[in-house]
Amino acid sequence: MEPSLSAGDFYLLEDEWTAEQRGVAERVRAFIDAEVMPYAGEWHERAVFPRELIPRIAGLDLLDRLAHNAIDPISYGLAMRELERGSSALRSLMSVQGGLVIFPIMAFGSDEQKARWLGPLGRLDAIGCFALTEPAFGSNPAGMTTRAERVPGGFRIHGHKRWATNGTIAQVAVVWAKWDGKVCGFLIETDRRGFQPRPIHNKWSFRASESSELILENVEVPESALLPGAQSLGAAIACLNQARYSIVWGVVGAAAACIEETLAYLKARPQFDGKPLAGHQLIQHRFAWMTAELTGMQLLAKRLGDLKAAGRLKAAQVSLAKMNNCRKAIEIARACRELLGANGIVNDYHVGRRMLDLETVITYEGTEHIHALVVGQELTGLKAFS
Ligand code: TGC
Repeated sequence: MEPSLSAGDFYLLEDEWTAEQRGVAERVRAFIDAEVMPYAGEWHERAVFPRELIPRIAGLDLLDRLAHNAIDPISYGLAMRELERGSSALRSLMSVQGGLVIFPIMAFGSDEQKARWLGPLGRLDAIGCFALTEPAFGSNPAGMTTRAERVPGGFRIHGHKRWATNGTIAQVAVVWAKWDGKVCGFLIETDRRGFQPRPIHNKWSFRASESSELILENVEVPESALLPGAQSLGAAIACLNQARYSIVWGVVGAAAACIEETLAYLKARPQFDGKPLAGHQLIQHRFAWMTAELTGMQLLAKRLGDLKAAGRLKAAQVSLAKMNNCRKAIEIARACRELLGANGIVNDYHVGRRMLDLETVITYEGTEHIHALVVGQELTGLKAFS
C-alpha cells in the first residue's frame, strides 16, 4: 500500500501556508538540499563553521526583509525550520543575527545605529553577536559582573562573556553591562582595543558553530555605543524571546528530518524474516508516537506564529513552546538514533549529529527548567526562581 500521509505533514498543515510563505520555505529547502546536506556531516566532524556559505545565505534574503519589517512571522519560522533541517549551526547563525542583533537595533537603537548597521547586518555583509551570558551567570543574567563606567566622551566596559555564537567572526557585538547598577545594552565594534574574542573548542555539540568567549578589557566606546532604548534586563530578555521563537520552529525541522531519514533506512533494511524493519510492530509504534509529538510541535509553532503576527504573543507562551518543542525534538532524535542501531552513531547518517546539536538547543536561550518556571509564574502568579 502506498502511504498517502507523511510524518512530516500528517495533518496537512502545509495547506495552511500562503503562496508567499510556501515560497520562502521551498527556497530555503532547496538551498539546504543543495548546499548543506552534502557537507553538514563533514563540518561537524572537522568542527568548522562554513563561513564561505554566508554570501549564499544572504542571497536567501531573509534577514534583509527582517531588518525592514518585511517578513511575516510564519515565513520567518518556516525558514528557520528549513535551516535547522540542514544544520543547527546555520539556524543559530540566523537566530542570533536576526533576533539578538538586528532586533535590538530595531527595537532599542538610535537612528544613527539603525542607519549604520541594519543594512549591512541584513545583507550579512556584517556579522553580529550577542554578549549576555557570563561564565558564572547563565540562567541568571541579572547577576552579571560586566561593568560600564563613564569616561570623557563615552564609556569604558570591562567584563567576560561566554557562549556568544558568531563572536569570533563578528564585526559588531551587542554587549550587556551594568552601568550604575542597571543592565544596559551597548553596540560595540569588535575591532575596539581590548575586545578579545576567543573560540570555544572541545565541544561535542554545536561543533560547526562559532561559539565564543569574549573578553572585554577596559574597552572604550563613544557615547553613541549605548543602545538608548535598552536600559533594563527586560530589554535583553526581550531579545532572547525573538531567538527562542526561531528555535521553536527550527527544532521542528530537525525532528522531522530525523524521522524522515530513519524511516527511509528502516524501510530499506530487512531483518529477522527478510521483512523490512519498518514492517515490525515495535518500530511502527515508535513512528506513530514520533508523528504525534512532531504534529504537536508543528501546531504549537503555527499558533505561536499566528499570535506573533497578531501582536498578541506573551513571553510565557514563547517559553512553553521553547520548552516543549526542544524536549520533544531531542526525544525524537534519541529514538531515531536507537532505531538506526549502530548506524545511529556514525556520521554517515545525520541523526547522531542532530541529536548532539539538540543538546545545545535545549540548553541555550533558556534551559528547560527556566522556561518551566516562567510558565509556572504565569500560571500561579508566584515567582520560583529564588
Ligand atoms: P525578572 O525580574 O523576572 O525580569 C527582569 C525584567 O525582564 C522582564 N522580562 C521579560 N521581558 C520580555 N520577555 C521575557 N521573557 C521576560 N522575562 C522577564 C521583566 O518584566 C523585567 O522587566 P523590568 O522592566 O520590570 O525590569 O528577572 P529575573 O532576574 O528574576 O529573571 C527571570 C528569568 C530567570 C526568567 C530570566 O533571567 C531568564 O530568562 N533567564 C534565562 C536567560 C537565558 O536564556 N540565558 C541564556 C542566553 S543564550 C546565550 O547566552 C547565548 S547568547 C545566544 C548565542 O549567542 O547563541
